[in-house]
Amino acid sequence: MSRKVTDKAVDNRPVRHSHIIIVGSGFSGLGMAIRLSQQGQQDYLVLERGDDVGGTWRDNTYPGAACDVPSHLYSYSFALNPEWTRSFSKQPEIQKYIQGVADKYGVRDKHIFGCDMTGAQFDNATARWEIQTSQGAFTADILISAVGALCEPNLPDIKGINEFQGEIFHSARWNHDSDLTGKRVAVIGTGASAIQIVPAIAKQVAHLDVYQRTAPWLLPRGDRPYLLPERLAFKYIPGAQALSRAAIYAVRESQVVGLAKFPPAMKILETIARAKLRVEVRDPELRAKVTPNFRIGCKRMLISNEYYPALGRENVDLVTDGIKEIRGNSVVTKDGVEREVDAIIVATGFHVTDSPAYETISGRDGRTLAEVFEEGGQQGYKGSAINNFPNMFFMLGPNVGLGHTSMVYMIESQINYISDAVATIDRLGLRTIEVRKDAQDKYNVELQGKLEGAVWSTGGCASWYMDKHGNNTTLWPDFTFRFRSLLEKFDVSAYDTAKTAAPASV
Ligand code: N01
Repeated sequence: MSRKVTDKAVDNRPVRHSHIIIVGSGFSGLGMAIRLSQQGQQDYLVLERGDDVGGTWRDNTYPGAACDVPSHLYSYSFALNPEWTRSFSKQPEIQKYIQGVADKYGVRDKHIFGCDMTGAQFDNATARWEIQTSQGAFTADILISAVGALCEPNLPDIKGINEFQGEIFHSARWNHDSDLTGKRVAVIGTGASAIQIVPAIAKQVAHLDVYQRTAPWLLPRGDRPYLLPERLAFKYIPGAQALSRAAIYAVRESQVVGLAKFPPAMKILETIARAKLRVEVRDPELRAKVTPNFRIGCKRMLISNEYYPALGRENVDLVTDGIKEIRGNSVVTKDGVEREVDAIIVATGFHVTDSPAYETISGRDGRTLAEVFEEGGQQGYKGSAINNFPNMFFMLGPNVGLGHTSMVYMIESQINYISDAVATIDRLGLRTIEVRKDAQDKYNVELQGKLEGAVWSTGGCASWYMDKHGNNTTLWPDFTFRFRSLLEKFDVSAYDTAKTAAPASV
């Protein structure tokens, strides 16, 4: 059971109260802050543990970091950027864009940076959230979690990993003081991050061992610089950029047919991926190793034109035997082979369905999010509210994730819903509001029904999309425009509400 924190002040600092507190300032928290300001709501704060806005785009600074979704779509609809220099932007350009948006909309002064939320409890007596942070205690009438799903690095539980004597760091915590030039390096993992890191460092290192547990499917990356006339057109011809955005959206959205509705249609993409394999991997032994054994789309589809050629380099080995242990200066595989290395890059993803943060947030009955998820599975309502957690909204909550198109589109859908919720709470003078269990259950029965036949469930792979109960609690299983229309207006009828602090239905 959760601890009940009753401190009224931490470190002798007074408890600060804000009507609304947003936690996290990546694409979702920042977008939410901008919308609140735009609708005239000034009584809010954004608590951000980092030293800047940007979230995952601030943290993931590894060599080669870039977006898998074209920039014209991977940006806010209210802040289109005609200046994108290429079709698929790299991390520095995306981070600069996010910083520019924060400045343009003047919301930085609402932020407290370097402020790490360490716990939050709903207090029934006051109908407020009590929040502990590295910068003291806060209270809020409404808490909005915008911490993202890809923020807590997942470090593999490999025997001896803590005893490694060389340099070791996670892809999302890149050590820029480390110079890999001329070194023997191991990369563990072959997911979206690793396949960008491997070609970016392969030429620089003396030797690179890439440890693959599951071969991913790779598709071509249609990346290119935008020509000056194109950029001028995006800037000066009304509608040009919106048209480009709409075209990207339509092409990406067509993948939903195969992913969620009729998985055999994924064979079209599989044929393209197999042709790419034949052309780019000439060595039959290597090709056999990198050929996936599940239907394309079951795990996230990756895009790269550089990964396979990097694996074919003289100084790069793909190791598929499975890691048995890590010793002082080597990695030992299950076949007994020991490979000496100077540095290990851990590109093993994030705690998505088991975030440590879930243990620090406790709701109406004192149970933490982790405990509620343990008992009933990771379920929410429209990805934005969870029963037992009154006056709290979630950006990128359960089943909001995507593998095929822009998360910013989903984020903006949630901004519509949650900002309307806030306006409704204020207009009706509500003190508590909590999504009803029956509404949440009904929503999830429909959701899991849609997921039953989808490629993520039937494609024959293991992925972090699934929780330990075997449910896909991560992905949205339909067209994204359906999510948009579902969240267009806040549906207060799905919630228990009260105008006094003591819980009572009105
Ligand atoms: O992490 P992952 P990621 N021993 O979880 C392997 C987003 N993203 O950081 O497949 C050995 O995808 C694991 O193997 P397996 C995007 O949403 C976006 O690469 O589980 N290996 C896998 O190969 C993405 O989905 C962009 O068998 C172990 C890898 O590590 C998400 O971030 C760019 C292991 C982890 O892959 C995460 O991507 C980059 C172990 N114990 C990332 N544990 C864009 O462009 C795990 N692995 C938008």
